[in-house]
Parts: sequence; C-alpha cells; structure tokens
Amino acid sequence: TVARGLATKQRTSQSIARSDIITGSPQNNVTDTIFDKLGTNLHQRKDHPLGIIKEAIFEYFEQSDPGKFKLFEDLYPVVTTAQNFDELLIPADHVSRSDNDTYYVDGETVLRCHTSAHQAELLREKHKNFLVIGDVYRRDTIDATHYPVFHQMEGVKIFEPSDWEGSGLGEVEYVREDLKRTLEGLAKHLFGDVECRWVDAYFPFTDPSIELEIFFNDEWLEVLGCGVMQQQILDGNYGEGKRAWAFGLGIERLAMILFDIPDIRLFWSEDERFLKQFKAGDLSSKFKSFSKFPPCNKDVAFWISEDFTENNLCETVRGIAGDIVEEVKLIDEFANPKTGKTSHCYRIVYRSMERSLTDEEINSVQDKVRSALEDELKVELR
Ligand code: FA5
Ligand code: MG
Repeated sequence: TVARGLATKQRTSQSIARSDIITGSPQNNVTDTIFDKLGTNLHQRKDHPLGIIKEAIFEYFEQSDPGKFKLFEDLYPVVTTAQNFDELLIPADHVSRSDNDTYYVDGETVLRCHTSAHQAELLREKHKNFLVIGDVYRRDTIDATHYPVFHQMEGVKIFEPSDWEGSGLGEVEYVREDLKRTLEGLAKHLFGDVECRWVDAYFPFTDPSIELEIFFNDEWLEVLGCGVMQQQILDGNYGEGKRAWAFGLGIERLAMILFDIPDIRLFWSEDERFLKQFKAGDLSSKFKSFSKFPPCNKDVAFWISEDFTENNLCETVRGIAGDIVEEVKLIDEFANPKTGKTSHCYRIVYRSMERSLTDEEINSVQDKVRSALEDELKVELR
C-alpha cells in the first residue's frame, strides 16, 4: 500500500467556513458559486472519474518506485500569497497575481491556483519524493476544457549526485530525461498508445520547462507542465547539492481523455446517469452521453468599459447561469475611430448536460446577464 501523508496543517479541506473565505476585505473576489465548490473534494470519491484517475496515477508511481512517493490529498486549499507565488519565484508583476486571474480571500490569502503552492513547505519538511492532489481555483475563460475549479497533481523527485554521476549525462540533462521518461510512462500506463508531444514552456520555478500535449478530439490538449526545479528553491528549502524535477498535471484533462468525457462541467454532475458509468479501479469505461440536448446561442454586443476583461465577463455569466453556460466566445470586435470606443460581440452558448432548457428559462437568464453587464461591468449595451 501507498504511504499517504497527513495534512501538514491542522486545517484540512474538510473544514471550511464561509466566513473564512468570503471576508470583508476589499480584495475579496470569491463568489458564492466558487465558495460552494470548496470542500467538495471530488478527488476523494472512489467511484468518481477523478478519484479513479488519482488511484491509477498513485499506482503507477508505486509500481515504478515502490514506497518512495508520499501522497498528500487533503492539504488546505487556502494558502498565502507567499506559498502561491513568492516561494516559487513568481515575480511581483506576473499576470497570475492579478485579481483578474486569481481568487483573493484577502490581500495576503488566495485560493491556491496550482498545487505548486505546497512545494516549498513540503521540501522544508524534508519530503524527498511526493505527490500532492487537490482542487485549484482560477478566474478563467469558459469552454469545454476550462473550468474555474479543477484538480491538479503535483509531483516532485529529488536526485543525489550519485544518481547522475557516471550516467554520462550532465546533471540537468539527467534529471530532465528522467522526468520525460517518467511522464511518458505515466501516459502509457493510463492510455496505452496515444499521440503525445513535448513543447517548450516557461515557468518561473523550473528551468528548463516543458509541457506535454495529447491528441484528443481532433486537437492537441495540454495536460501538464513540468521541468527541472529552480536550484534556489531546492537549495533554500531542502538543502544544497541536490537536483530535482517537478510536474503539475491537470486531472480533469487526463480523465476527459481516458473516459472520453466531452465537457469539463460533467465532473460536477450529481446525475446518476453520469456517476453510475464509473467504478473504482476500472480504467476501461467510455462515457456514453445519456442524451444530447440542443445548444442555444445568444449574442450580446456592447461598448467595453476601460477596465473590461474577458475573465470578469465569464465570472459574471457563470454567477448567473451556473453550469448551463457551455462557452463564451468573442465573435466580433471593432473600434469606432470617431469616438475611440471599442465594441465587442460575444456569443454565449447555453446548454445543459442533463436536460432540455426552455426558451423562457434561457431568455430570463440572458436578460439577467444583460443587466449585470451594465450594472457590474459598466459596459454600454448596443
Ligand atoms: C501550472 O499550474 C504549474 N504549476 C505546473 C508546473 C508544476 C510546472 C511544477 C512546473 C513544475 P499550468 O497553468 O500550465 O501550470 O497548469 C497545469 C495544467 O493544469 C495544464 O496543463 C492543464 O492540464 C490544467 N489546467 C490549467 N488550467 C485549467 C482550467 N481552467 N481547467 C482545467 N484544467 C486546467
Ligand atoms: Mg500551461
């Protein structure tokens, strides 16, 4: 059996109070929709596709390195900006720090936007090889492969000089090759034969950095980012003279590929017709859609305000429409040279995974979205 780590903090993801999250701080931008997802811990459900994938990944690491990797699966998702950014060398002006991208509880506290937020503390506790799985939160655009709450698994492995000496490879090269081999092996373990490709990437906390993409539903889907850990992070938190790799993978993306799940919203479904299709330990089930309901498109055009952003638009739409919104996409854009104003036209695609939506329902949602655009986002409808 696998060694499962205990939460390093007293607080675990099982005990979250509303007042801990939705605070009076002027920086607070956590919505009720997001708060409701905290503590759900889909990855802890044995028969849920996310729980099944989690176990399969654990099993792979246990088979390749028995007893080596320690697993953390209930670390508290509310972290400090130091954990989420500073300790990972993310610069002060990096976009991911903005409240357009990240959910702030207050000025120094965020909903973790990646499981990398736990790297430094676990290194300081002298864990040498570990995996962390948990829910992560991002203000993001809306489509079939993006959701504001998703799950990541972080992996870290530390090497000693005796590992790379005599390999004929430089230390960075040795570590990078081990990393690639490990993750290609994981892809094989989960999917058998799939088309994979490596692409160069950038993360402040690894160098070199790469991403793995898998060909799925006619396009390349990014499933993970990884690289050789920045030496400063390892030296400062664990100790000198070592090397390490780290990766962070998107659990929903892997599950979508494995089980043929076409839309990321389905993971949040409590519908038996979805849930009963999956069983602990069974990697072979393919999702059969219980019915396909028609989408309904609604376009909305407006003159944008100065601080308009697409993430804010998506958050507003999601706050009103919840999971019946499938996609929000920009379909037209132009600037009026006389007034200097810019117009955007967005298409909002509404569709439920579970039932047929009525015209009345969609019209009423769309009316509310239009008012919220004016009241909250201060745009001028056309
Ligand atoms: C990161 O989050 C880095 N922390 C990964 C990392 C860890 C790199 C350790 C190096 C070392 P990125 O933002 O690319 O990287 O996200 C990692 C994965 O999460 C993506 O490849 C994708 O599979 C998944 N992902 C990202 N955004 C979303 C989203 N909105 N919905 C679902 N999955 C997502
Ligand atoms: Mg990425």
